[in-house]
Amino acid sequence: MYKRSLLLLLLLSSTVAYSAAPNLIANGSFEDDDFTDVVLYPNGFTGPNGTFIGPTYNNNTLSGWSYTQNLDGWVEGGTWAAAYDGRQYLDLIGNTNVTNGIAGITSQTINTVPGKIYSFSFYWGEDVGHDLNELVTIQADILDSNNATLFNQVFSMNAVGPIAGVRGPNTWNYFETNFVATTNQTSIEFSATAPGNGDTSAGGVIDLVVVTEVHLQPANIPTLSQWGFIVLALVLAFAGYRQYYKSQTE
Ligand SMILES: [Ca+2]
Ligand SMILES: [Ca+2]
Ligand SMILES: [Ca+2]
Ligand SMILES: [Ca+2]
Repeated sequence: MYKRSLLLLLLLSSTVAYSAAPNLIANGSFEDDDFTDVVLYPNGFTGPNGTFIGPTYNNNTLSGWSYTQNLDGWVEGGTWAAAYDGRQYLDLIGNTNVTNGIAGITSQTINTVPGKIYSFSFYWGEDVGHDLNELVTIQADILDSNNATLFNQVFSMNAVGPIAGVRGPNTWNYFETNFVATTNQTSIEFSATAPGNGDTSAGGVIDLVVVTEVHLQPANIPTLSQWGFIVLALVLAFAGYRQYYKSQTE
C-alpha cells in the first residue's frame, strides 16, 4: 500500500504542467484587420503596402486599439521590410505635418487584477520613412485607471535606413518588463516622435504587443514536488507509528 502511495506521489510531482498564459492584448500583432482591404479601409490611400488610418482622412478602426491622431497600418512586401510577426505592423505616426505637429497616442485598455504581476513585451523598429541616422523615438506607457504611471520608457535608435532598397524595420528590437497592476483596468499606450528636419511622417513601428499574467513560484513556499516529499514523509511516519503502536499492543 505504501509502495502505491509512493508511486502516486512521484507521479503527481513529475506531471505538473505549465500552460502558456494567454495574451491579454487584443490584436497585439495587428493582423486582425487586412490593411490592404479597400472596403475595410476606405479613404486611406489603401494599397498593397497598407493604409493611412486617422482623422485627417477617415474614421477607420483598428481592432482592439484606440488612437488619437493619424497612424499607418503597414504590410510587409516589396520595398517594405518584413513584419516581426505575421505580415502587418503599425507606424505610430501618420504624418505630423497634417496634424499641426501633434503626434497621437495608440492605446488599449485591458482588465487586470490589482496586486497581480504582468509581463509586457513588444517589438519596435524604424519606419519606412526613416533614412540613415535619422532618429527613431518611441515611447511606451502603462497607466492604471487613476492615470497613475506604472511604467514609462522612451526607446530610441539611429535608423539604419534602406537595405538593398527595402525600407522600415529590417531589424526588430525586443523589449520586455514586468509591472504590478493597481486597478481593475490598465492602459497600454504607445507614441512616437518624428525625426524632424523635414521628416514628419516617420514615427516608429511596433509589432507583437503582449501582456500576460506572471505566475510566480515564491521561493519560501515548497514546490509541488517538495510537498510530495513532505506528504510522503508524513505517510511513512504514520506507517512507522502504526507499526510501533501495533508492536506495543500485541
Ligand atoms: Ca504583425
Ligand atoms: Ca511575415
Ligand atoms: Ca508614417
Ligand atoms: Ca526620412
